[in-house]
Amino acid sequence: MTEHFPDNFLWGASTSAYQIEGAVAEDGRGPSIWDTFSHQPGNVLGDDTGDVACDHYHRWPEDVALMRELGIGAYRLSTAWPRILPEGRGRPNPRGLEFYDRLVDAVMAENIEPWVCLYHWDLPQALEDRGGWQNRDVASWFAEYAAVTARRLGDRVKHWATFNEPNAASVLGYCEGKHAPGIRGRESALKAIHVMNLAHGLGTEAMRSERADLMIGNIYNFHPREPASEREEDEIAAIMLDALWNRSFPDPQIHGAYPEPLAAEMEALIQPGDLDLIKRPLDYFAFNHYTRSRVRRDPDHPFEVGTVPPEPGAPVTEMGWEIAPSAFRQVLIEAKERYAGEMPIYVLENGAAFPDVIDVDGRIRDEQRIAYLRGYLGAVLDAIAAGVSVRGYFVWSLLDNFEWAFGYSRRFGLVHIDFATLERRLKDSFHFYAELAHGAALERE
Ligand code: IFM
Repeated sequence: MTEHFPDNFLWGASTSAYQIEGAVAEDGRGPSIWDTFSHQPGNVLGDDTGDVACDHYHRWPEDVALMRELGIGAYRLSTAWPRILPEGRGRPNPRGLEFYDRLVDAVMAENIEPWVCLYHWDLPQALEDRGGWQNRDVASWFAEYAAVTARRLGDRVKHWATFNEPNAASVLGYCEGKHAPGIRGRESALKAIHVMNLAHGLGTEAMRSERADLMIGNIYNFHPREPASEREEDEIAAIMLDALWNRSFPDPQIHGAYPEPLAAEMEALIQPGDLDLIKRPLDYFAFNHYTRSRVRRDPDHPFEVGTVPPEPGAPVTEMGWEIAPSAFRQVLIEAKERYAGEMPIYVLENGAAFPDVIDVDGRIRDEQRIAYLRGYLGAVLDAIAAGVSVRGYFVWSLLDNFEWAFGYSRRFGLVHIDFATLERRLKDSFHFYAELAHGAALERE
C-alpha cells in the first residue's frame, strides 16, 4: 500500500551545534559544559569530544549543498550560546553571530527555511561556574542571549525554539550525572527543571519584545513509560518517571502547574509569579520521539526510577531502544489531546542509530534505518488520519555526529561521516528520504 502525505507537509532535518560544529576554540567561542565534560576521562565512550565533530563550522557550504540535494523544506539548527556570548552574558561575539548569519543566508538561498533552537545543551562553562541551571540568574541570562540572537537573525528566521529536550538536559545532566555537567541528585534536578522553565518563559518574552512576528515553541521529548510489572512500586516508579521525563516541562508551560508527583517538592522553589512567567502562549507544538520503555523501582536512583530492557525478541536499534511505531501514533494522539489542542504539531526529531557498513562498491545499504523511518512515518500518517494536525517531520539527523555520552559510536545520520577524513557519503536512507521530500508516496508494509 502506498500513501501520500498532505500537500504542504514540511520535510526537515535536524542537527545541533555541539554535535556537528567542531571549531570549539575558534573565532572567540567560549567553552561550554560539554567541552569540560567530554575532556574529563571516562565521561564519554572512547573519550571522544566535540572538538572537531563533523567540522561543520568550516564545511557548512558542503552541508548546505547536501540539504538542497535532500530536498528538505526546513533545516533545524541550534545556535551555540558560547559562540554568541563566550562568557554566557555581556558583550556578544561578532564572529559568532556572523557565522550564523552566513549559515542562515546560505540555507535560505536554497529555499530551505531555517528553524533555530537556542539551547541544545551547550551551556557556557562560565555560567556553570556560577551554579549553572541551579542558579535562577541563569534564566535571565538566557533571556539576554535569546534577545541578542533574535535581534540578529529574527529578520530572516521565523521559527524559534527556546530549548531542545530540556527534560534530557536536566535529568541526564543534573539528576543522573550521565551528561554535562555530570551532577547527580534530586534537589539539583528539581532546581534545573524550574530554572529551565523560567528561562523558557523569560526567553520567549524577550524574543517577542524584539519582534512580534516570530513563531516560538519549545521542543519536548515524549517517551512513554509503562511499569515493568504489576508491582505497586513499579507502577509508582512509572508515574514518577513519566512526570519527570514527559511532563515536567509541557505541564507548567502549557497548563501552568507541575505534575502531581513533583508538585509538592517544587513548591519550595517556586516564587510568586513564576508559574505565570513560565506559562507563555506558544505558536506551535513540537516534540521529539524515539522509543518507549518499561520502568521499575531503582532504589539507587535519585527519584527511585529505572528502566528495564525491552521484552526479549523485541526489535531494537543500536541504542537498545525498542522499535515501536504504534507507540508513536499513540504519542501523537496524546500530544494533541493533552497539550497541543489546535496548535500545529511538528515532530522535530525522530530517527535511529544502526551500525552502518560501507560495502565494497562504496554504498551504505542501511535497510534497517529505512525500515525504521518507514514504520515511524506510517505512524505519522495514521495520526493524521485520526485527526492530529501533524504539519511536519524532521529526521534526526542530517549527519552522523557526536552522540553525547556515546561519542561517535552511534550513527543517526542520513549522511555518513568518516570521522578521520571528514568525508561525507550518502546512505541509502538519504535517497529514501529525498524521494519523500520530493513528493513521493510512502510505501507501507
Ligand atoms: O542526539 C540526540 C539529540 O541531541 C537529542 N535527541 C535525541 C538524539 C538521539 O539520542
